[in-house]
Amino acid sequence: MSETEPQKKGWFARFRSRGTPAVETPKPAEPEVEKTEPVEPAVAAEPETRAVPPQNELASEPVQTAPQPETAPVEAVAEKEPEVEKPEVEKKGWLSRLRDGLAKSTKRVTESITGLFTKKKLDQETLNELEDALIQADLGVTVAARLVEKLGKERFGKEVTDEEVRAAFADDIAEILQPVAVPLAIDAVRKPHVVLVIGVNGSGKTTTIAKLANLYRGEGRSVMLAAGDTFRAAAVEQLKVWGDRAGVPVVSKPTGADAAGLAYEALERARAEKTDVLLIDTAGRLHNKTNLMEELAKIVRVIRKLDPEAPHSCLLVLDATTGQNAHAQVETFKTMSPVDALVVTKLDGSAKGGVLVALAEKFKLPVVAIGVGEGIDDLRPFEARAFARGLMGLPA
Ligand SMILES: Nc1nc2c(ncn2[C@@H]2O[C@H](COP(=O)(O)OP(=O)(O)OP(=O)(O)O)[C@@H](O)[C@H]2O)c(=O)[nH]1
Ligand SMILES: [Mg+2]
Repeated sequence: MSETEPQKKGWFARFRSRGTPAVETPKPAEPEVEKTEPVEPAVAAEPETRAVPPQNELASEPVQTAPQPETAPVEAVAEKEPEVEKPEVEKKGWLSRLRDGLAKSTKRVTESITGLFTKKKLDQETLNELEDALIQADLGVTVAARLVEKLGKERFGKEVTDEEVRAAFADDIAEILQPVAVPLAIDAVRKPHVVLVIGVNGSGKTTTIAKLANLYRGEGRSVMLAAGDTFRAAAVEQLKVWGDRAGVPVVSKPTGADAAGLAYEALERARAEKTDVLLIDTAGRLHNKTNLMEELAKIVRVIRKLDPEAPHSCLLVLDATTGQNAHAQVETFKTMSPVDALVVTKLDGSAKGGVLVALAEKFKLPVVAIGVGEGIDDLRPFEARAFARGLMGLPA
């Protein structure tokens, strides 16, 4: 057995703790919909392609900007993100895919660290350069300073190799990540446990909902989806296709309907049917940011009329490829929604995975799962040590 095998099984087994065996299951044939997204019949009207997420606007601007005219293009800011690659035809195991994806982040970090070790003794210049390398790798100024300070205290003037430095950093990073590596706890007493899923457009909300639905179904729970993105044409259809695929009902209304009203009705129905989990999808973009935030706040207000404690979980979905912009997204969404956990997607194709460390240090919000691909099975628990070691190019 390889060195990584026990870790791999433990990781997977914990995620699949109920119902499925702790071995890697073969990936089912990709359904056509995942590859070509035919659920987007409005593609002609909406030039956005899902595989290339649009640059979000929340990241760079404050929420309270002057409202844009109603005619503002809704899905127009489609600056292409080059880092998300098309899914490979031949699917690899999820762990190796995460490694491959994370390898882009790893490469950035490890190459710069390794490049610094031409000198043998750890001096101040090298420490400064290490700090820069960590900042460049999206770990953030605070984490970089903390890691380098600790290294300096322990090893200043001593002979060190780059492997030793990476191992020391990996340990410290794992320590930062450990408290946030917490799976989403579904309260079985609640019927339903309401999960509100929010995030900027293209971050992976709808896909994550499908993955969660599939996961909970696999655990033997009943699941219902609410198609709360009533704004984007084809969003309802997209969720319905995922719902069919996961074998769960989808409560929906035509595009343009009131999202809060839809969420209310879905909760009523989920209660009547004693459903275990209700996952509410939301729009990633409305006419402007203020509208979006108001809509989210309204959804929360309205469902609380039925259940004052709902939503029981509010997941903010962040696209790892957006790097430092993720900070602004957390800040923004926190002002309008009871964000209590994160899902970080697209770690299979991002060179900016280090941002997760900065987010953990800054916000201390649980990272309940990570997205490592576009398929329905490509959701994994966030495992602190494996992630930290992976980032530093070390075996798990
Ligand atoms: N590689 C990769 N792609 C992902 C992942 N999660 C989502 N995607 C892709 O990202 C694109 C956007 O995903 P959606 O789930 O539609 O995003 P959304 O947040 O619902 O977007 P809006 O409905 O516009 O707000 C799709 O092409 C997905 O297949 C992931 O973990 N890895
Ligand atoms: Mg969506």
